[in-house]
Amino acid sequence: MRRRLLTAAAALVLVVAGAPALAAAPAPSGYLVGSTSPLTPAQLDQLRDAGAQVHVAYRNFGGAAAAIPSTKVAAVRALPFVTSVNPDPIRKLAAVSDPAAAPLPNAPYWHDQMDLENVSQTGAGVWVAVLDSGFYPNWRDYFVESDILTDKARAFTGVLGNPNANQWDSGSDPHGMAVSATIVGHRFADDTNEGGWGAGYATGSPGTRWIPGVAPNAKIIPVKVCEPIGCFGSAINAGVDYVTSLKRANPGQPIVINASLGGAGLDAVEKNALDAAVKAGVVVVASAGNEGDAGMGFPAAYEPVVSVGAGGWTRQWNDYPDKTWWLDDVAEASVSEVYVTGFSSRQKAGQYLDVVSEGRYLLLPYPCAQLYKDGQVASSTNNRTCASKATPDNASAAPFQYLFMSGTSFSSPAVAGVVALMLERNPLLSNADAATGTLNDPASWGPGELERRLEASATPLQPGSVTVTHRTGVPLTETWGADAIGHGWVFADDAVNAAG
Ligand SMILES: [Ca+2]
Ligand SMILES: [Ca+2]
Repeated sequence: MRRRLLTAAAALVLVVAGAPALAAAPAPSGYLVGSTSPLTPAQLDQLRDAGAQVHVAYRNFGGAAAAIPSTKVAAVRALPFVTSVNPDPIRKLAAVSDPAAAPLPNAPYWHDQMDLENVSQTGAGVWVAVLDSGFYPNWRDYFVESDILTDKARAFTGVLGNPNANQWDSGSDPHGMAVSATIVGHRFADDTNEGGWGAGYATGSPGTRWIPGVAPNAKIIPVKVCEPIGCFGSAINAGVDYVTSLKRANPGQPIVINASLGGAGLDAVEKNALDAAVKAGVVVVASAGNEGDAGMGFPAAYEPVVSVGAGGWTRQWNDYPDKTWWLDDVAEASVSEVYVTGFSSRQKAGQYLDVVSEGRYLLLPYPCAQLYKDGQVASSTNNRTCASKATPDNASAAPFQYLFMSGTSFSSPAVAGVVALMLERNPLLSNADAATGTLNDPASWGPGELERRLEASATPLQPGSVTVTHRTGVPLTETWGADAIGHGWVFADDAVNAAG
């Protein structure tokens, strides 16, 4: 059984505005860590615990190359076996592609529309395992390295889901980076043609800025379970199993799984994997699907999983072709400017649609994607050799790094981020009490405590119809009924307050 990644479409044009944003964590710098003899596994663990991300531990002499945040250097230097900690000038050079990022002039609309500015939580202390396509080798161009738990990243590739700790950032599809950026944010280099929208700047002027995530201080665990051909159930199950082991080894550690993928039917082994994760206390969040009236995919439709449909902003592209619209202000504390997208999967018999969140035109990293001429992402984006952005003479790839992305692939991590905020507030909250019932009896399934609180805090939406502006500038009518809404729209502050 295969699952598909749930990107609906990529949009091409942008706009600008400005407001203060969240500051990025201090980026780690490269260091050479000295020791009198080759580092032992236990010493490597101590280095990691002290805050050093060891890239190379030399085998025949004492020492290692490590990335260390400035705030952790003293702790590393204090370790008894460490004889020196000095900046690595080569490593520093390699980090030239890591420019300082200024705050955005205004909040992205997708944060404004979920009232994220009313929340003091940042996801600190929470791990989010992103079961997806992994990262490209140049992921440091977009992410703060310390936001990614590289020591826990894994790849479960191929039909049999063989584990591999080293191929999670070998490339194949930018989807996993876009999903992760939704949660922890990303660096955005606003430059000519970097967004595929032609002339003009999405922020109004050139420069590198930080686009914040929903849970900026959460930590991402990339778990590669997808290849361009799709995401084999065996690999997904292996990824879920791996995260469940992490949770069992760290029972006090809040862990969320985001699965922006899905397909028809619930397999018996898949259910076993999900049940073990949920009962261990892992909160599983999944995309409802982009199939519209064809209905939801699994795992989302399985009730112990938190499923998320996709909504958008009625004022999207409101000054087309101006590209800064995404930094305009959204009406406060209201769902009056929310609509549900036509592609968002509707709930059918035996399926459970829980909530709706942002899934339309999020500006995210999507380098090297294979695109159709109108900017739609092709079904396959296999491009393993993409080191940075594609070159203009590579006709099969887009010569830019960012896109306005749509899909329940992005509403799911938006809510996974909100769940991280809830878990920061109440780390004991989970769906471990969910009714897992029996495979072919959806009536026997029931939501867990976290899901019940999230749903109760959601703001109901009414069925409706609205004409919005498509990314190409043409009008587009979106119509939705009760089967597209679940329990309603997620406001981050209401969800956090409901966490207890
Ligand atoms: Ca559910
Ligand atoms: Ca539910």
